[in-house]
Amino acid sequence: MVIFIWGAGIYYHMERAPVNALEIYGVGKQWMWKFQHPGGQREINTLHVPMGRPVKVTMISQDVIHSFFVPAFRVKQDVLPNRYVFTWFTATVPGTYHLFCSQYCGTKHSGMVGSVIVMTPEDYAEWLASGKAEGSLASLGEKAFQQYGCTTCHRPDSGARGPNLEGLYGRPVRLTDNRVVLADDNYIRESILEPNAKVVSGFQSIMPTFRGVVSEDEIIAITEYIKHLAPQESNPLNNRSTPTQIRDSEVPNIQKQNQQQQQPTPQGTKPANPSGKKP
Ligand code: HEC
Ligand SMILES: [Cu+2]
Repeated sequence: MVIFIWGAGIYYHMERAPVNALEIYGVGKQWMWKFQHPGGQREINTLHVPMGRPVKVTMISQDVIHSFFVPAFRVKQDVLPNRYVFTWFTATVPGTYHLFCSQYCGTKHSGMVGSVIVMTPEDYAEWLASGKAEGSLASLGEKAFQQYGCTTCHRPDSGARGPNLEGLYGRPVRLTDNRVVLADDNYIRESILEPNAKVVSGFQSIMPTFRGVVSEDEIIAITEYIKHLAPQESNPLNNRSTPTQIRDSEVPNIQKQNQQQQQPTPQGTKPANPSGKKP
């Protein structure tokens, strides 16, 4: 009998990441992993994380199916084009751990390896500060939002041609076909790439598609920017058709739909070595 001892780090794998998780975004493409941190730091094939804090990695592929695989944390998540998936882990021991793509994703597949570097909180803070970020991820998103002309239609005034996006994130949205959907990352991404798939009630489908124009990295940054657009109290109803029409009974349904979209790979849900110490 062979007993594997995962002394290197521990993992938890459940359907929801803890609320205090550090949010990192990853884009898989032939043949690399690109990561973006909330502070705007970016890296390729290397992911720096602090020890002792849950890290949630939300990922999407820019082309074929890849798989984010860190054997030491026993984390393995297929990364699909067209839909965000996430995985999360808490690393407990500083060090460098292998990151693989466990899907055969093309000829240079074997080059799609990298590392996860687990640092003490102090070293991590130092690393973040030395990261030469041009600004937070949200501020990069704001720049893209202006650069692509989103502001011409999405302005916080009642005469705007597009809905006011303030306070949108995480809220239920009524569509013209009367369905109610939750404004999460996948919804926002789809709104940008396929604006006609779900048309907001009370608006014309005049938004052009930004497919092939806005990159996956930029969509992540724009989404981060939209998340930071807090609802404005002075104008609670925004310019959309009365959101109060959404009945409470419709909300649990959309949350369930949303959970079904996020399907982490079924794996053991218990930590292999909760103490994180070498036995
Ligand atoms: C020509 C005007 C126009 C431009 C330019 C435009 N949009 Fe839109 N957008 C709309 C309209 C109108 C809607 C509502 C109808 C619909 O859902 O298609 C909308 C819907 C959306 C929604 C869903 C909003 C909600 O309340 O649920 C998001 C998110 C969004 N747009 C983001 C963007 C981003 C990001 C850009 C720039 C990359 C952009 N839009 C550019 C007109 C525009
Ligand atoms: Cu790959």
